Amino acid sequence: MALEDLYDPTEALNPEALERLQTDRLRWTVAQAARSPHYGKLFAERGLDPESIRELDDLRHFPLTEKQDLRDSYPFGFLAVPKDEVVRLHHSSGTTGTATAVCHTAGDVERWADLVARCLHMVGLRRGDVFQNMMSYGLFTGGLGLHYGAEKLGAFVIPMGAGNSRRQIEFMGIFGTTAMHIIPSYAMALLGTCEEMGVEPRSLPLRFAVGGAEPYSEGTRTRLQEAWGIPFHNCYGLSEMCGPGVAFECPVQQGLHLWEDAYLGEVIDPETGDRVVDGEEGELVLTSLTREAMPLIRYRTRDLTSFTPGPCPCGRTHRRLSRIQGRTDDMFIVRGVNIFPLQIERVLMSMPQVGRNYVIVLDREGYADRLTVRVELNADVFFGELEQLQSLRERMADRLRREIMVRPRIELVEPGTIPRQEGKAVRVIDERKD
Ligand code: DLL
Repeated sequence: MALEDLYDPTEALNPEALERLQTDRLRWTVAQAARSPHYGKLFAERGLDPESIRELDDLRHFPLTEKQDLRDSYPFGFLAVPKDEVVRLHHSSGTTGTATAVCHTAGDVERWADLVARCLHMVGLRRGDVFQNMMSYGLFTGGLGLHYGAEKLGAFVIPMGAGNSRRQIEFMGIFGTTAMHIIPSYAMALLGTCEEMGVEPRSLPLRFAVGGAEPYSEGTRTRLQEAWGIPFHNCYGLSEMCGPGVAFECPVQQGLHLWEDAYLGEVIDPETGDRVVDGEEGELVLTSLTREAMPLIRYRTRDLTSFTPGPCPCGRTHRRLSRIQGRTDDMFIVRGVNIFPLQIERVLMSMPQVGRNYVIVLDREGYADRLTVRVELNADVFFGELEQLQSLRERMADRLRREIMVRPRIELVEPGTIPRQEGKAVRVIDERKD
């Protein structure tokens, strides 16, 4: 890869130089973190300080930071700068427990925008592009996070936010949108809106899309790419590490480059905490390397992924993460069997009869767990022969049973009948009472 094609030469830094940069930044981060009430106390108790970092591997001596630690010291226990240096707050929705608050200094916001600009430049966003940002603005990081990165590249940014589907499509035509940022499940739903409006998605001037914020299968990506007629690049991030832009797929689409000058990644066995080898799946643990307001050390993301072995053909040296397979806490148990929603999605998306949405419903029948997969079908299939529907239902249940070891009940429904989300899709409805 020619250096002049990169947004930032750091993207192709040789591994030794990258490691030196990371080690310096790690030492700085530990010193910075020690200023926060949480880490200040923890480091004092354990006798840890920046001098304990001679090489990257010394990070092992630091304990993992859990989401619960953030909750326990809500809102400012991890703040490492005086409050008057904070210029921005982002905040989780708190759907899985107490919310977490994430503060940013002006420098944090600036570096984050730069990292996002790097991501978008990598997939081809340039001055002259029209960038329609369909993620919600506000406390969620998806909207503002991509906004400033796209502006930095000089793109014409449309801050649409989520929802208002017909208007989204109208704007694409009026303003000649060439790139969109969108939650994958919403990109699927918007295809239905195009259909209602009689707009052929492939006729729009779009060149590419980027999206993440929720797990989605390779099958879903393939469908999105075919229906919209453009590449759809995966974007990963989490509020605790600024937000989107932590890792991003290059045009090769074989894993997401984790920006290792900004984040130090480890993949661990969630049970033992030991690091696993490249290629093996485990939980992603991240250490921020440039965050001033709220540095985090060995933060357990709960996200399941692996490091993709070997170098990327694109020439960037930052290691790649495989598509996120879900969160350790997304897993649900049915009749003693552990199941991840993405296992179900993978099977559904491999069946051409399946439409654009599905939901998993868990309830009880007597004392036994019951797993129902409610699936929208394509219109031509849904309104076809009853016999064919019955045999499809059987085949779907069989294939799912092979994948998840439990035979689910299948409900085949008309396209557009499962309520759509504009934000992250809610894939599992658990109605079981303990
Ligand atoms: O979802 C940040 C983001 C915004 C990422 C826009 C990408 C695009 P949170 O709301 O804090 O932040 O949720 C973070 O979402 O730990 C993952 O479980 C999940 N997640 C994010 N990106 C992906 C992805 C934003 N590409 C949590 N694939 C993370 C799978 C993802 N899961």
